[in-house]
Amino acid sequence: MEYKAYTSFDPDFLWGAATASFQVEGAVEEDGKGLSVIDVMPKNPAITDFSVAVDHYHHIEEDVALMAELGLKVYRFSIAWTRIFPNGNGEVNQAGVDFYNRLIDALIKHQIEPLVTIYHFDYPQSLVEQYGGWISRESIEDYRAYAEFLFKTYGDRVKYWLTINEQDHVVRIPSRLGLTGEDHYEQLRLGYQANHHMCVATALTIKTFHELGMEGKIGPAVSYSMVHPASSHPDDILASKDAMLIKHNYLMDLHCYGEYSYSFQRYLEERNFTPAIEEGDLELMKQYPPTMLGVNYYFSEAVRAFPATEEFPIGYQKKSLLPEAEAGVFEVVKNENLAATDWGWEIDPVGLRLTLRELYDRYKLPMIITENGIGAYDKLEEGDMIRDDYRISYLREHIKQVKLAINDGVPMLGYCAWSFMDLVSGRNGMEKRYGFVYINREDFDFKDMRRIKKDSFHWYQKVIASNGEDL
Ligand code: BGP
Repeated sequence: MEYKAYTSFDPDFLWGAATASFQVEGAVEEDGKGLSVIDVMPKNPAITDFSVAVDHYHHIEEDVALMAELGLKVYRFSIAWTRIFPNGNGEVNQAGVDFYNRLIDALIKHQIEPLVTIYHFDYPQSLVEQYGGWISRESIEDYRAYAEFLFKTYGDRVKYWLTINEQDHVVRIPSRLGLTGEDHYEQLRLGYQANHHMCVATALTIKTFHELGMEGKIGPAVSYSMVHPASSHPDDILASKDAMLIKHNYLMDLHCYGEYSYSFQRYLEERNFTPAIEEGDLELMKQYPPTMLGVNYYFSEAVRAFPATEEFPIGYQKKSLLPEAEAGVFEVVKNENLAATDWGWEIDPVGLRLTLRELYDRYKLPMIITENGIGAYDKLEEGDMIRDDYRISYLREHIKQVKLAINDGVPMLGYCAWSFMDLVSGRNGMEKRYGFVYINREDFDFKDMRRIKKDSFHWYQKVIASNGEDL
Protein backbone atom coordinates (compact mmCIF):
# COMPACT_ATOMS: atom_id res chain seq x y z
CA MET A 1 0.00 0.00 0.00
CA GLU A 2 1.14 3.52 -0.72
CA TYR A 3 0.19 6.55 1.34
CA LYS A 4 -0.26 10.23 0.67
CA ALA A 5 1.84 11.12 3.69
CA TYR A 6 4.47 9.21 5.67
CA THR A 7 5.46 9.51 9.32
CA SER A 8 9.06 9.34 10.57
CA PHE A 9 10.62 7.11 13.19
CA ASP A 10 9.59 7.96 16.76
CA PRO A 11 12.16 10.08 18.60
CA ASP A 12 12.72 7.24 21.08
CA PHE A 13 13.19 4.57 18.36
CA LEU A 14 15.96 2.24 19.50
CA TRP A 15 18.70 2.18 16.87
CA GLY A 16 21.00 -0.67 17.65
CA ALA A 17 23.26 -3.53 16.73
CA ALA A 18 23.59 -7.07 18.02
CA THR A 19 26.02 -9.85 18.86
CA ALA A 20 25.92 -13.18 20.71
CA SER A 21 28.27 -14.26 23.48
CA PHE A 22 29.84 -17.34 21.86
CA GLN A 23 30.45 -15.51 18.59
CA VAL A 24 32.34 -12.58 20.12
CA GLU A 25 33.64 -13.26 23.59
CA GLY A 26 36.30 -15.96 23.27
CA ALA A 27 37.94 -16.75 26.65
CA VAL A 28 35.88 -19.93 26.73
CA GLU A 29 37.75 -21.46 29.60
CA GLU A 30 38.68 -18.31 31.49
CA ASP A 31 37.56 -17.05 34.88
CA GLY A 32 35.59 -20.15 35.77
CA LYS A 33 33.37 -20.41 32.70
CA GLY A 34 31.88 -23.87 32.14
CA LEU A 35 31.65 -25.58 28.77
CA SER A 36 28.67 -25.14 26.49
CA VAL A 37 27.43 -27.36 23.69
CA ILE A 38 29.16 -24.97 21.29
CA ASP A 39 32.51 -25.55 23.01
CA VAL A 40 32.30 -29.31 22.71
CA MET A 41 30.72 -29.77 19.29
CA PRO A 42 32.87 -31.48 16.67
CA LYS A 43 35.24 -29.00 15.05
CA ASN A 44 35.21 -28.28 11.35
CA PRO A 45 38.90 -28.30 10.35
CA ALA A 46 38.21 -25.87 7.49
CA ILE A 47 37.08 -22.99 9.70
CA THR A 48 37.91 -21.47 13.05
CA ASP A 49 36.13 -22.59 16.22
CA PHE A 50 34.66 -20.19 18.78
CA SER A 51 37.37 -20.42 21.43
CA VAL A 52 38.96 -17.03 20.76
CA ALA A 53 36.24 -15.41 18.63
CA VAL A 54 36.95 -11.67 18.46
CA ASP A 55 38.23 -11.56 22.03
CA HIS A 56 35.49 -9.21 23.16
CA TYR A 57 35.98 -10.60 26.68
CA HIS A 58 39.24 -8.66 26.87
CA HIS A 59 38.10 -5.65 24.84
CA ILE A 60 34.81 -4.56 26.38
CA GLU A 61 35.85 -0.99 27.22
CA GLU A 62 37.20 -0.40 23.72
CA ASP A 63 34.21 -2.08 22.08
CA VAL A 64 31.65 -0.14 24.11
CA ALA A 65 33.50 3.11 23.31
CA LEU A 66 33.04 2.26 19.62
CA MET A 67 29.35 1.59 20.19
CA ALA A 68 29.07 5.02 21.77
CA GLU A 69 30.92 6.60 18.86
CA LEU A 70 28.52 4.89 16.47
CA GLY A 71 25.68 6.44 18.46
CA LEU A 72 23.91 3.20 19.39
CA LYS A 73 20.78 3.66 21.48
CA VAL A 74 20.58 -0.07 22.22
CA TYR A 75 23.05 -2.94 22.18
CA ARG A 76 21.78 -6.48 21.97
CA PHE A 77 24.11 -9.08 23.45
CA SER A 78 23.68 -12.47 25.05
CA ILE A 79 24.81 -13.72 28.40
CA ALA A 80 26.80 -16.94 28.37
CA TRP A 81 24.83 -19.16 30.74
CA THR A 82 28.01 -21.07 31.61
CA ARG A 83 29.81 -17.93 32.78
CA ILE A 84 27.07 -17.44 35.39
CA PHE A 85 26.39 -21.11 36.21
CA PRO A 86 29.35 -23.17 34.93
CA ASN A 87 27.26 -26.33 35.32
CA GLY A 88 24.02 -24.77 34.15
CA ASN A 89 22.64 -25.01 37.70
CA GLY A 90 24.06 -25.00 41.23
CA GLU A 91 27.10 -22.84 42.05
CA VAL A 92 27.27 -19.27 40.76
CA ASN A 93 30.54 -18.06 39.23
CA GLN A 94 31.10 -14.55 40.56
CA ALA A 95 33.73 -13.68 37.93
CA GLY A 96 31.15 -14.28 35.21
CA VAL A 97 28.56 -12.19 37.03
CA ASP A 98 31.10 -9.36 37.33
CA PHE A 99 31.96 -9.47 33.64
CA TYR A 100 28.37 -8.68 32.63
CA ASN A 101 28.08 -6.08 35.39
CA ARG A 102 31.06 -4.31 33.84
CA LEU A 103 29.57 -4.55 30.37
CA ILE A 104 26.13 -3.31 31.44
CA ASP A 105 27.61 -0.46 33.49
CA ALA A 106 29.78 0.62 30.57
CA LEU A 107 26.70 0.66 28.30
CA ILE A 108 24.63 2.64 30.78
CA LYS A 109 27.48 5.11 31.21
CA HIS A 110 27.21 5.81 27.48
CA GLN A 111 23.38 5.93 27.56
CA ILE A 112 23.13 2.70 25.57
CA GLU A 113 20.15 0.57 26.51
CA PRO A 114 21.18 -3.07 27.13
CA LEU A 115 18.99 -5.63 25.36
CA VAL A 116 19.87 -8.98 26.89
CA THR A 117 19.41 -12.36 25.29
CA ILE A 118 19.19 -14.84 28.13
CA TYR A 119 20.25 -17.79 25.99
CA HIS A 120 21.62 -17.73 22.45
CA PHE A 121 22.59 -21.29 21.39
CA ASP A 122 25.35 -21.86 24.02
CA TYR A 123 23.49 -24.32 26.26
CA PRO A 124 25.44 -25.71 29.23
CA GLN A 125 27.04 -29.03 28.32
CA SER A 126 26.78 -30.13 31.93
CA LEU A 127 22.97 -30.12 31.72
CA VAL A 128 23.18 -32.43 28.70
CA GLU A 129 25.34 -34.74 30.80
CA GLN A 130 23.18 -34.41 33.93
CA TYR A 131 19.85 -35.30 32.35
CA GLY A 132 19.94 -34.94 28.55
CA GLY A 133 19.35 -31.19 28.43
CA TRP A 134 16.27 -29.75 26.73
CA ILE A 135 14.83 -33.14 25.83
CA SER A 136 14.22 -33.72 29.54
CA ARG A 137 11.56 -31.89 31.58
CA GLU A 138 14.15 -31.15 34.22
CA SER A 139 15.55 -28.53 31.88
CA ILE A 140 12.55 -26.26 32.46
CA GLU A 141 13.29 -25.30 36.05
CA ASP A 142 17.02 -24.83 35.44
CA TYR A 143 16.36 -22.35 32.65
CA ARG A 144 13.78 -20.49 34.75
CA ALA A 145 16.10 -20.32 37.76
CA TYR A 146 18.95 -19.03 35.60
CA ALA A 147 16.68 -16.33 34.13
CA GLU A 148 15.44 -15.39 37.60
CA PHE A 149 19.03 -14.95 38.73
CA LEU A 150 19.66 -12.60 35.80
CA PHE A 151 16.51 -10.58 36.54
CA LYS A 152 17.53 -10.15 40.17
CA THR A 153 21.15 -9.36 39.34
CA TYR A 154 20.84 -7.09 36.31
CA GLY A 155 17.16 -6.08 36.31
CA ASP A 156 17.89 -2.75 37.99
CA ARG A 157 19.60 -1.69 34.74
CA VAL A 158 18.24 -4.00 32.02
CA LYS A 159 14.69 -3.32 30.78
CA TYR A 160 14.54 -5.42 27.61
CA TRP A 161 14.96 -9.20 27.73
CA LEU A 162 14.97 -11.89 25.06
CA THR A 163 14.23 -15.36 26.35
CA ILE A 164 15.54 -17.83 23.76
CA ASN A 165 17.19 -17.01 20.45
CA GLU A 166 15.84 -18.83 17.39
CA GLN A 167 14.30 -21.76 19.20
CA ASP A 168 13.26 -23.25 15.85
CA HIS A 169 16.92 -23.54 14.87
CA VAL A 170 17.93 -25.03 18.22
CA VAL A 171 15.37 -27.80 17.94
CA ARG A 172 16.51 -28.75 14.45
CA ILE A 173 20.26 -28.58 14.92
CA PRO A 174 21.25 -31.67 16.90
CA SER A 175 24.58 -30.30 18.16
CA ARG A 176 22.80 -27.31 19.70
CA LEU A 177 20.63 -29.71 21.68
CA GLY A 178 23.66 -31.78 22.56
CA LEU A 179 22.29 -34.79 20.62
CA THR A 180 24.62 -37.33 19.09
CA GLY A 181 24.08 -40.59 17.30
CA GLU A 182 20.28 -40.59 16.78
CA ASP A 183 18.97 -40.87 13.23
CA HIS A 184 17.41 -37.85 11.54
CA TYR A 185 13.80 -38.75 12.38
CA GLU A 186 14.60 -39.52 15.99
CA GLN A 187 16.42 -36.20 16.22
CA LEU A 188 13.35 -34.44 14.86
CA ARG A 189 11.07 -36.25 17.30
CA LEU A 190 13.31 -35.30 20.21
CA GLY A 191 13.52 -31.79 18.81
CA TYR A 192 9.75 -31.36 19.12
CA GLN A 193 9.91 -32.57 22.70
CA ALA A 194 12.71 -30.11 23.42
CA ASN A 195 10.63 -27.44 21.71
CA HIS A 196 7.75 -28.09 24.07
CA HIS A 197 9.99 -27.83 27.11
CA MET A 198 11.46 -24.57 25.86
CA CYS A 199 7.97 -23.13 25.44
CA VAL A 200 7.01 -24.12 28.98
CA ALA A 201 10.33 -22.73 30.26
CA THR A 202 9.68 -19.45 28.44
CA ALA A 203 6.18 -19.11 29.90
CA LEU A 204 7.42 -19.88 33.42
CA THR A 205 10.20 -17.33 33.00
CA ILE A 206 7.70 -14.68 31.89
CA LYS A 207 5.61 -15.60 34.95
CA THR A 208 8.65 -15.05 37.17
CA PHE A 209 9.36 -11.76 35.39
CA HIS A 210 5.86 -10.52 36.30
CA GLU A 211 5.99 -11.92 39.84
CA LEU A 212 9.21 -10.05 40.51
CA GLY A 213 7.51 -6.87 39.32
CA MET A 214 10.15 -6.33 36.66
CA GLU A 215 9.85 -3.23 34.54
CA GLY A 216 10.27 -3.45 30.80
CA LYS A 217 9.50 -6.02 28.18
CA ILE A 218 10.29 -9.65 27.51
CA GLY A 219 9.86 -12.09 24.65
CA PRO A 220 11.66 -14.53 22.37
CA ALA A 221 13.95 -13.63 19.47
CA VAL A 222 12.39 -15.50 16.60
CA SER A 223 13.70 -16.30 13.19
CA TYR A 224 10.66 -15.46 11.10
CA SER A 225 10.43 -14.63 7.43
CA MET A 226 7.99 -14.87 4.61
CA VAL A 227 7.73 -18.03 2.58
CA HIS A 228 6.37 -16.91 -0.79
CA PRO A 229 4.52 -19.19 -3.19
CA ALA A 230 6.73 -19.80 -6.23
CA SER A 231 3.75 -19.18 -8.53
CA SER A 232 0.09 -18.27 -8.38
CA HIS A 233 -0.83 -21.95 -8.73
CA PRO A 234 -3.11 -22.80 -5.78
CA ASP A 235 -0.96 -25.85 -4.96
CA ASP A 236 2.06 -23.59 -4.52
CA ILE A 237 0.04 -21.18 -2.40
CA LEU A 238 -1.03 -24.06 -0.18
CA ALA A 239 2.61 -25.20 0.01
CA SER A 240 3.65 -21.71 1.15
CA LYS A 241 0.99 -21.66 3.85
CA ASP A 242 2.09 -25.09 5.07
CA ALA A 243 5.72 -24.01 5.05
CA MET A 244 4.87 -20.91 7.11
CA LEU A 245 3.16 -23.23 9.59
CA ILE A 246 5.97 -25.76 9.86
CA LYS A 247 8.80 -23.27 9.85
CA HIS A 248 7.40 -20.40 11.89
CA ASN A 249 3.81 -20.23 13.00
CA TYR A 250 3.72 -23.47 14.99
CA LEU A 251 6.11 -21.90 17.44
CA MET A 252 4.55 -18.46 17.53
CA ASP A 253 1.13 -20.03 18.17
CA LEU A 254 2.62 -21.81 21.18
CA HIS A 255 4.36 -18.75 22.56
CA CYS A 256 1.48 -16.36 22.06
CA TYR A 257 -1.65 -18.52 22.28
CA GLY A 258 -0.49 -21.65 24.11
CA GLU A 259 -1.82 -23.83 21.36
CA TYR A 260 -0.75 -26.46 18.91
CA SER A 261 -2.87 -25.27 16.00
CA TYR A 262 -5.28 -27.83 14.53
CA SER A 263 -3.18 -28.22 11.37
CA PHE A 264 0.09 -28.56 13.23
CA GLN A 265 -1.40 -31.22 15.49
CA ARG A 266 -2.28 -33.23 12.38
CA TYR A 267 1.22 -32.74 11.02
CA LEU A 268 2.82 -34.00 14.24
CA GLU A 269 0.44 -36.94 14.67
CA GLU A 270 1.05 -38.32 11.20
CA ARG A 271 4.78 -38.37 11.79
CA ASN A 272 4.72 -39.60 15.37
CA PHE A 273 6.29 -36.37 16.51
CA THR A 274 3.65 -35.34 19.07
CA PRO A 275 5.51 -34.43 22.27
CA ALA A 276 4.51 -35.38 25.80
CA ILE A 277 2.43 -32.51 27.12
CA GLU A 278 1.58 -32.31 30.81
CA GLU A 279 -1.62 -30.95 32.22
CA GLY A 280 -1.38 -27.21 32.71
CA ASP A 281 1.43 -26.65 30.17
CA LEU A 282 -0.72 -25.03 27.53
CA GLU A 283 -2.70 -23.09 30.12
CA LEU A 284 0.55 -21.67 31.48
CA MET A 285 1.64 -20.53 28.01
CA LYS A 286 -1.77 -18.92 27.44
CA GLN A 287 -1.50 -17.08 30.73
CA TYR A 288 2.05 -15.81 30.25
CA PRO A 289 2.62 -14.79 26.65
CA PRO A 290 5.52 -12.53 25.63
CA THR A 291 5.11 -8.76 25.93
CA MET A 292 7.27 -8.09 22.87
CA LEU A 293 8.86 -10.00 20.01
CA GLY A 294 12.42 -9.88 18.76
CA VAL A 295 12.57 -10.56 15.03
CA ASN A 296 15.62 -11.95 13.23
CA TYR A 297 15.29 -11.45 9.50
CA TYR A 298 17.84 -12.08 6.75
CA PHE A 299 16.06 -13.45 3.68
CA SER A 300 12.80 -14.84 2.37
CA GLU A 301 12.17 -18.12 0.60
CA ALA A 302 9.96 -19.28 -2.24
CA VAL A 303 8.38 -22.72 -2.28
CA ARG A 304 6.42 -24.92 -4.60
CA ALA A 305 4.30 -27.97 -3.91
CA PHE A 306 6.25 -31.22 -3.51
CA PRO A 307 3.79 -34.08 -4.04
CA ALA A 308 4.80 -37.30 -2.33
CA THR A 309 5.75 -40.23 -4.58
CA GLU A 310 6.90 -43.77 -4.03
CA GLU A 311 10.47 -42.58 -4.14
CA PHE A 312 9.76 -39.65 -1.80
CA PRO A 313 6.97 -40.75 0.55
CA ILE A 314 5.06 -38.39 2.83
CA GLY A 315 7.35 -36.97 5.47
CA TYR A 316 10.55 -37.56 3.48
CA GLN A 317 12.86 -34.66 4.30
CA LYS A 318 15.97 -33.56 2.62
CA LYS A 319 18.45 -33.90 5.48
CA SER A 320 19.47 -30.36 6.12
CA LEU A 321 19.73 -28.06 9.10
CA LEU A 322 16.53 -26.27 8.27
CA PRO A 323 13.53 -27.64 6.43
CA GLU A 324 14.12 -27.11 2.73
CA ALA A 325 12.02 -29.86 1.27
CA GLU A 326 9.48 -32.19 2.74
CA ALA A 327 7.60 -34.63 0.54
CA GLY A 328 3.86 -34.07 0.63
CA VAL A 329 4.35 -30.49 1.79
CA PHE A 330 6.77 -28.09 0.06
CA GLU A 331 10.12 -27.60 -1.59
CA VAL A 332 12.22 -24.44 -1.48
CA VAL A 333 13.07 -23.13 -4.95
CA LYS A 334 15.02 -20.19 -6.29
CA ASN A 335 13.10 -16.92 -6.37
CA GLU A 336 13.93 -15.47 -9.80
CA ASN A 337 12.85 -12.00 -8.68
CA LEU A 338 15.54 -11.62 -6.07
CA ALA A 339 19.31 -11.32 -5.94
CA ALA A 340 21.15 -13.40 -3.36
CA THR A 341 24.17 -13.01 -1.08
CA ASP A 342 27.40 -14.95 -1.68
CA TRP A 343 25.88 -17.65 0.52
CA GLY A 344 22.68 -17.85 -1.51
CA TRP A 345 20.43 -16.01 0.95
CA GLU A 346 17.83 -14.21 -1.17
CA ILE A 347 17.73 -10.49 -0.44
CA ASP A 348 14.15 -9.35 0.06
CA PRO A 349 13.61 -6.01 1.81
CA VAL A 350 9.89 -5.97 1.01
CA GLY A 351 9.77 -9.41 2.62
CA LEU A 352 10.71 -7.69 5.87
CA ARG A 353 7.69 -5.37 5.68
CA LEU A 354 5.52 -8.38 4.89
CA THR A 355 7.04 -10.30 7.80
CA LEU A 356 6.36 -7.52 10.28
CA ARG A 357 2.82 -7.14 8.99
CA GLU A 358 2.20 -10.90 9.19
CA LEU A 359 3.56 -11.11 12.73
CA TYR A 360 1.54 -8.17 13.90
CA ASP A 361 -1.64 -9.37 12.18
CA ARG A 362 -1.29 -12.70 13.92
CA TYR A 363 0.15 -11.83 17.33
CA LYS A 364 -0.42 -8.10 18.03
CA LEU A 365 2.80 -7.55 19.94
CA PRO A 366 5.25 -4.65 19.71
CA MET A 367 8.43 -5.74 17.96
CA ILE A 368 12.09 -4.97 17.74
CA ILE A 369 14.29 -6.19 14.92
CA THR A 370 16.93 -8.16 16.78
CA GLU A 371 18.98 -9.25 13.75
CA ASN A 372 19.17 -8.05 10.15
CA GLY A 373 22.27 -7.86 8.03
CA ILE A 374 24.38 -9.24 5.23
CA GLY A 375 27.27 -11.66 5.50
CA ALA A 376 30.01 -10.81 3.01
CA TYR A 377 33.68 -11.32 2.13
CA ASP A 378 34.85 -7.89 3.31
CA LYS A 379 38.26 -6.77 2.14
CA LEU A 380 40.66 -4.72 4.21
CA GLU A 381 42.28 -2.25 1.82
CA GLU A 382 45.21 0.15 2.05
CA GLY A 383 44.76 2.84 4.67
CA ASP A 384 42.48 0.65 6.80
CA MET A 385 39.53 1.04 4.47
CA ILE A 386 36.66 -1.41 4.15
CA ARG A 387 34.38 -0.29 1.34
CA ASP A 388 31.26 -2.27 2.16
CA ASP A 389 28.77 -0.39 -0.01
CA TYR A 390 26.81 -3.67 -0.48
CA ARG A 391 26.17 -3.70 3.28
CA ILE A 392 25.04 -0.08 3.27
CA SER A 393 22.65 -0.80 0.44
CA TYR A 394 21.28 -3.96 2.12
CA LEU A 395 20.68 -2.18 5.43
CA ARG A 396 19.29 0.97 3.80
CA GLU A 397 16.68 -0.97 1.83
CA HIS A 398 15.63 -2.97 4.89
CA ILE A 399 15.39 0.08 7.14
CA LYS A 400 13.17 1.75 4.52
CA GLN A 401 10.82 -1.21 4.78
CA VAL A 402 10.76 -1.01 8.58
CA LYS A 403 9.66 2.60 8.16
CA LEU A 404 6.94 1.51 5.75
CA ALA A 405 5.77 -1.16 8.20
CA ILE A 406 5.52 1.55 10.85
CA ASN A 407 3.46 3.56 8.39
CA ASP A 408 1.26 0.50 7.95
CA GLY A 409 0.55 0.74 11.69
CA VAL A 410 2.96 -1.87 13.07
CA PRO A 411 4.40 -0.80 16.45
CA MET A 412 8.19 -1.05 16.19
CA LEU A 413 10.40 -0.44 19.21
CA GLY A 414 13.69 -0.49 17.39
CA TYR A 415 16.09 -2.00 14.91
CA CYS A 416 19.28 -3.94 15.66
CA ALA A 417 21.56 -4.68 12.76
CA TRP A 418 23.52 -7.91 12.81
CA SER A 419 26.18 -7.38 13.80
CA PHE A 420 27.89 -4.62 15.73
CA MET A 421 31.34 -5.98 14.93
CA ASP A 422 32.64 -8.87 12.90
CA LEU A 423 32.22 -12.13 14.71
CA VAL A 424 32.57 -15.83 14.06
CA SER A 425 29.66 -16.75 11.82
CA GLY A 426 27.44 -19.59 12.98
CA ARG A 427 28.54 -21.92 10.19
CA ASN A 428 31.13 -20.03 8.15
CA GLY A 429 33.90 -18.94 10.47
CA MET A 430 35.52 -15.54 9.95
CA GLU A 431 35.19 -15.31 6.20
CA LYS A 432 31.51 -14.37 6.38
CA ARG A 433 31.57 -10.96 8.01
CA TYR A 434 28.61 -8.91 9.21
CA GLY A 435 29.90 -6.04 11.36
CA PHE A 436 30.14 -2.27 11.20
CA VAL A 437 33.53 -2.78 12.82
CA TYR A 438 36.10 -4.95 11.10
CA ILE A 439 38.14 -7.25 13.32
CA ASN A 440 41.61 -7.84 12.04
CA ARG A 441 41.85 -11.61 12.29
CA GLU A 442 41.36 -14.50 9.89
CA ASP A 443 40.20 -18.04 10.48
CA PHE A 444 43.63 -19.34 11.43
CA ASP A 445 45.63 -16.16 11.98
CA PHE A 446 44.69 -14.04 14.97
CA LYS A 447 46.78 -11.10 13.75
CA ASP A 448 46.31 -8.12 16.07
CA MET A 449 42.51 -8.18 16.51
CA ARG A 450 42.51 -4.48 15.68
CA ARG A 451 39.10 -2.83 15.51
CA ILE A 452 38.67 -0.90 12.25
CA LYS A 453 35.61 1.14 11.24
CA LYS A 454 34.08 0.15 7.92
CA ASP A 455 32.34 2.57 5.53
CA SER A 456 29.06 1.21 6.88
CA PHE A 457 30.05 2.42 10.37
CA HIS A 458 30.16 6.02 9.18
CA TRP A 459 26.93 5.57 7.24
CA TYR A 460 25.02 4.05 10.21
CA GLN A 461 26.34 6.81 12.46
CA LYS A 462 24.54 9.32 10.22
CA VAL A 463 21.39 7.21 10.08
CA ILE A 464 21.21 7.17 13.87
CA ALA A 465 22.11 10.84 14.27
CA SER A 466 19.31 11.80 11.84
CA ASN A 467 16.85 9.33 13.42
CA GLY A 468 16.56 7.45 10.16
CA GLU A 469 16.05 10.48 7.89
CA ASP A 470 19.49 10.38 6.29
CA LEU A 471 19.57 6.95 4.72
C1 BGP B 1 21.17 -16.30 13.26
C2 BGP B 1 21.84 -16.39 14.60
C3 BGP B 1 23.08 -15.57 14.74
C4 BGP B 1 23.91 -15.47 13.48
C5 BGP B 1 23.06 -15.24 12.25
C6 BGP B 1 23.82 -15.29 10.95
O1 BGP B 1 20.56 -17.51 12.99
O2 BGP B 1 20.94 -16.00 15.62
O3 BGP B 1 23.77 -16.07 15.86
O4 BGP B 1 24.82 -16.47 13.38
O5 BGP B 1 22.00 -16.15 12.17
O6 BGP B 1 24.06 -16.62 10.59
P1 BGP B 1 25.44 -17.12 9.98
O7 BGP B 1 26.47 -16.70 10.97
O8 BGP B 1 25.32 -18.60 9.85
O9 BGP B 1 25.59 -16.43 8.68
